[in-house]
Formats: sequence, C-alpha cells, structure tokens
Amino acid sequence: MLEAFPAEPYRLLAEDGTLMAGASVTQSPAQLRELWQDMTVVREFDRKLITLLRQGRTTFYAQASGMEATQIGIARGIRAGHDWIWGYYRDHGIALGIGVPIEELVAQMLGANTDPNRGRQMPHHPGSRSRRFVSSSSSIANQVPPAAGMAMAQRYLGTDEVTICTFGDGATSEGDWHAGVNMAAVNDAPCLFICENNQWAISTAVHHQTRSESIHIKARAYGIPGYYVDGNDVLAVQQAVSTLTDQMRAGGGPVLLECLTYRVGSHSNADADAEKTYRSRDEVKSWTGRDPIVRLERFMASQGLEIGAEERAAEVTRIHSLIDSAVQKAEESGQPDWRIMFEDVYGDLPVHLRWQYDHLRAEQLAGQEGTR
Ligand SMILES: Cc1ncc(C[n+]2csc(CCOP(=O)(O)OP(=O)(O)O)c2C)c(N)n1
Ligand SMILES: [Mg+2]
Repeated sequence: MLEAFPAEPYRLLAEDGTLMAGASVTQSPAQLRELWQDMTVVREFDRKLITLLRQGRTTFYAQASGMEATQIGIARGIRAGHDWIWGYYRDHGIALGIGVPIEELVAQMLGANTDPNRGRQMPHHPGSRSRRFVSSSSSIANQVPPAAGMAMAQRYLGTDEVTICTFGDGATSEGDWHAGVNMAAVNDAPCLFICENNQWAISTAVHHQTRSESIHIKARAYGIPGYYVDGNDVLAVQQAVSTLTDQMRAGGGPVLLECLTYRVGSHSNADADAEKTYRSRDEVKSWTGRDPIVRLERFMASQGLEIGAEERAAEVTRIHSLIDSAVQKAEESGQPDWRIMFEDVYGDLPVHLRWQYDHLRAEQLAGQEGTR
C-alpha cells in the first residue's frame, strides 16, 4: 500500500520483473501492452532525435532514456487532456504519453513552420494547449510557482481538474521550488508535485544537492505528505499518480511524490558525459542493467504476454517511420521568417516595434540587393 514517508520506494515489480509479495496488478493485458508501447516510443524518440542532433538538423536535445517508466507512469496516471501539466525540458515522454502528436513535437524540435509555437521556443521545449501541457521553461523550477497558482484557481473555481508539476532533483534547491510548494500547501491547492529524481543535475550528484536524506522528506517542512516510488516501475508510478490525483480530486491538498530513477544518457548535448568526467561508467552500466522497459517485459512474459523479437523489431520500425515522416513534413514546411517576431502579441504594433520592423526590413532588402 502507498504510504507517506516510507523508508523504501514503493514498488509493485521487483527489479527482476517478478511481482512483489502481496502486490496485485490491476492493468489488463491490453493496458500492459500499451504501457510497453508508450515506453518504447519514448526510447526510440530519443534515438531518432539524437541522430537528428548529430546531423545538425536540430540544436538542443535532453534525453529521457532510463526514465521512461516515470514519465509514462505519470502520463497514464492522470486524466490526459483534462488535468494540467507544468513540466520541464526533459518531459517529452509525458507529452508523448498524453497524446501530443509526434508531428507537433518534431516540428517544435526542428523550429519548423508547422510548429504551433512557430519556432519561438528553444528546441525541445514543447507545449500543447489542447493536451493542457504548458510550454516548458529552461529556467530550473520556474514552473513551480505558476503551477501552485493554477491549482489555487482550480480549488477556488471548484473544478475537478488537478495540476501536475514535475521537476528534477536539482530543481528542489531553487527558491522558486520552496516558494511554490509552500504556497500550494497553505492554500490546500490540488497540485501533485513530482520529482523525477534521476540522481544528477548535470554534473552535480544528488548527495551534493541536498543534506536531506531524500527528496520526498522535504514535504514535512511544508506540512504535506511525501511519497516515494520506484521510478523504474511503470506500474507503481501509474498507480501512485492515479491514487494521489484521485485524492486531490476528492478535496485533498497538495502532495510531493519522488520517483527514483536514473538518467542513463547525457544531460543534454551540452554536458561532459561523453568525456566521462563526472560519473563512472560502472554506475551508468549498473542502471542500464535496471532498464524499466525490460522490467515490464519480464513481468509480461511471466503473465503469458511475451514480446517476441519480431514484434519488438516491427514496433521499432513502425515508430521510426512515424518519426521519419514527421521530420519530412516539418522540414518541407520550411522555417518561419523574421516577421514572426512581430506577430501574435499586439493587434496594432506599438511605435517602437514598428520602427524595429522597418529597420529589419530595410536590412533584409539591402541584404538581398547585396547578393544579386
Ligand atoms: C535557474 C537556473 N539555474 C541553472 C540552470 C542551468 N541548468 C540547466 S539544467 C540544470 C540541472 C537540472 O537538474 P535537475 O533539476 O535534476 O533536472 P535533470 O536535468 O536532471 O532532469 C542546470 C543547473 C538553469 N537552466 N536555470
Ligand atoms: Mg536530475
């Protein structure tokens, strides 16, 4: 049973994929297969986008490899498209899991004309109004105070929506994090704060990040419950998120949930992981051996739902071709031109922006003359 402030992370599946003593699984065979498929999409999305990055077709990417169970468990534990998500830059797995179309995500990452944000955001910082996935910010913990504010509004308006606010272990050292959690706590706002504890903040290990014995224990300081789940067990994450959001929907206040996982890939394309300077290869190898997708596959096999090599290969091919066609569509749509800087904010352009527009236009025209 899910209990606040446990010594050990809550899990339904042991690391070898066997069911924990006394645990029961409520997902149907079809639902288990969907979870497997969703996690595979996230894993393959990483592979394809890293290739595009190396080819110079996008400029920034932050992998979620190793963290698929946490992100898909969250996506499948909430009411997708109904509850609001304030995520962070590594949460493309949540976006995929709640149904943000691959084409939309790829267009954002390539800064293409078909990107709903029209290339204005940094690559790999998507948002989706229809799926209620708020555009991510690169600034750590920035999303925490506005998420608390949204949850306060939900309480005030008496809706049955709840807010999910995710962040990394490093984010819990930021002032914004403490201000936001405190604000939600004193207002009983239905916000589920989820720490995707992947044990590193670029090159800072979690034991250098905080003197607290864990992340979820920090909830005590704010007078709210703290839960702790094995973030590589998709069934446990899904169950915890669904239980906690149901509690909040029934009138409960905010909760902090820590999902213990590991980032097996690099932080982004801008860290020193490849140079092996801040963490040992043995550490990475030991977590690669605790692969969340393999754990679910093993459990499924024990239930007579084995994923064969052929089926796996066919699924990977299907995902790759979906991504390939999304890339082709995005690239064919071209990139937005400079005029979009002046659009979508003011109905009538203020005079200083009018002046800047004219100035840029003159420069563009002069540039075109010069190349003739
Ligand atoms: C306010 C702020 N300070 C510093 C940075 C630089 N920075 C980018 S990512 C990062 C680490 C964040 O680690 P964590 O919160 O654990 O998330 P993870 O990347 O591990 O998923 C830092 C320090 C930033 N983006 N914003
Ligand atoms: Mg981290």
